Amino acid sequence: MTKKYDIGLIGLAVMGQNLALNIEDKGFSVAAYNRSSDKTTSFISQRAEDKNIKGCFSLEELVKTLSSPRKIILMVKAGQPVDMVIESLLPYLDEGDIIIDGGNSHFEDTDRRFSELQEKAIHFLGTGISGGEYGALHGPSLMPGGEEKVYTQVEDIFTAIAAQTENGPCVAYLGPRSAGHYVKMVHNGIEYGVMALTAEIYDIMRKALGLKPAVMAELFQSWNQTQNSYLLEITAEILEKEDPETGEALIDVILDTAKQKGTGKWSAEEALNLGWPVPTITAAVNSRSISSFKDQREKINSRLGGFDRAEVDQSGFLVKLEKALYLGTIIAYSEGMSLLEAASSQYDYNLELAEVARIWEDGCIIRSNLLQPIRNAYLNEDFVHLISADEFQADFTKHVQALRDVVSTVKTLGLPIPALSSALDYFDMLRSKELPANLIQAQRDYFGAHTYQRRDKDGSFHTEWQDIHNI
Ligand code: NBP
Repeated sequence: MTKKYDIGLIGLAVMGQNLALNIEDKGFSVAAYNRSSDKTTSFISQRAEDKNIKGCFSLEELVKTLSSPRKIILMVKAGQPVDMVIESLLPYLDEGDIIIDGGNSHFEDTDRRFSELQEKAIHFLGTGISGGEYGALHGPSLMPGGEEKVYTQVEDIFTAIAAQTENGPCVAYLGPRSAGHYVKMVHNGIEYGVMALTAEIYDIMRKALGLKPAVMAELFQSWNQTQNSYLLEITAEILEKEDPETGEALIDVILDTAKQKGTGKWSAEEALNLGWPVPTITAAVNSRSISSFKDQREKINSRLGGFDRAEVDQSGFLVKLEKALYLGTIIAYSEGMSLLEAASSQYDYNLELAEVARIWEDGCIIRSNLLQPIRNAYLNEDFVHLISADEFQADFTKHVQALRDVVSTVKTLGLPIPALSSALDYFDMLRSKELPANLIQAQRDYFGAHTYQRRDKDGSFHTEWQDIHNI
């Protein structure tokens, strides 16, 4: 009898190759396919040589190679390619087979695919996978969504390949339909926020404090002793890297324009759609967009001038920068977690946010020691919001003045810090008993008769603000 393989994997780019090797390393046999066959050939003859991985050169061959019910992970480019692969696979699949989309698919696409496949009795697990190339190989954070009974059929593989922490493997069944891809989208949104906050702190260090990259690297490294954040860790490593061509710090020769693939923008869009704002994350998305207007920025700079140099006294300011980054980071996480709360209720995902925090503790880009107190906060039944949770209240009370000092000092210099400012505004708005929305209500009633609510009695009220007969 021909040997049957445990799991199939389609898409042998960066993520697919590493994930296949990780799965095989944990004792499961893998059948692998890539649209361009040369990639399959080179993978099988090089990295997968002597491994329990079979290269397949057609989808039919891949499907025939697998044991039933078949489990097939797609690691192809998000968007249309996922639909194309599913469409091409369907003629060979049987009822009860399982397709797992491990790419960064938009959650609405996942909902659609889930329903379409359900009609054909094919199971679908939309599964966010984080941790990049390294995570895929050594243990990612996995965010699966779909039917729980289907998840149990792949649980042994997912549990084995995920990053492992003392709180368990970085994987958990998250919820129905697109719950997994939604959580992955928000993970990426938080990633955007923390990256922007770190970049702004770096900008302040170089432009306002005149620090060299090697010095900044040491600072980020020492700040990371307590945070153990992947993004801080790589920032320190980036800042100490030398450019082999020029001998300068590599960071100084990298162009200041950043691209984006979409998950940050989707988080911001979703937040607006649900009326559950994520201002720090949105500021991060806008920052990347404005960074790409390089030509325009240069032309405007030549007419209006821009930030040049400033001398800020370093003594005491570096400590404030550390605190500002720390609080800004908590705020970025809290925005994302808040959005997940809203989505859980809007889409009936029934997310357990303590579990979400737990599976982000390792194997993903936003892993950090902060996830442990975030998890604890969500285990507390009296939980209202992360910024006022027992785990963080003292930090905010003690250090928010540092964030304020950084934002106000840097603002007077004319240096842009949209993520830090947005984080502070979000904090200040959320802790405000009183906001100026009474005036907004009155304005809406004035020009559109939209009515307003009063403080002293229930109901909707309208005022004739002008004597229209005299206009
Ligand atoms: P890419 O996102 O770059 O996609 C390349 C793969 O998609 C190749 O295997 C390519 O085959 C295949 N593909 C394309 Br493009 N169109 C196809 C089609 N019509 N039919 C079949 N295959 C097609 O790969 P990646 O960077 O490994 O990422 C895979 C997924 O994981 C993406 O959704 C990505 O967003 C997500 N992700 C990536 C990372 C990361 O760090 N890179 C991290 C987390 C998640 P070909 O070789 O024939 O062109």
